[in-house]
Amino acid sequence: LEDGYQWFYEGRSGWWQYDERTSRELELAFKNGQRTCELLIVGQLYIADFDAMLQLRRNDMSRRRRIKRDLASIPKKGVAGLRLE
Ligand code: V3L
Repeated sequence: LEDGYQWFYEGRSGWWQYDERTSRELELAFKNGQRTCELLIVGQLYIADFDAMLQLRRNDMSRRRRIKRDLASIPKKGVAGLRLE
């Protein structure tokens, strides 16, 4: 994303950066003022809720993770489940 920001979802003790395609979808929806955005992530449908700043799995809303838009330079675990290092 152009301005040095990225989208993150919560893991165990840390944040994962979203993959590039999903990040672009989130950014577009967020900038458009949408309250939610539907995401297809490894064959599962999720909803990003920008009011609650949560990612919820569509078929099981108890599967929820915090999300945030933050500087790309913050400490992170990796990108979309691929660990850094
Ligand atoms: N992007 C990629 N994979 C995801 C995403 C996403 N936005 N959301 C869920 N998954 P749930 P630690 C995560 C994966 O929420 O050790 C991480 O990417 C999710 O992967 O219950 O806890 C790691 O790969 C999980 O495997 O629907 O920090 C992994 O957890 C699965 O979908 C472990 O990370 C179910 O998530």
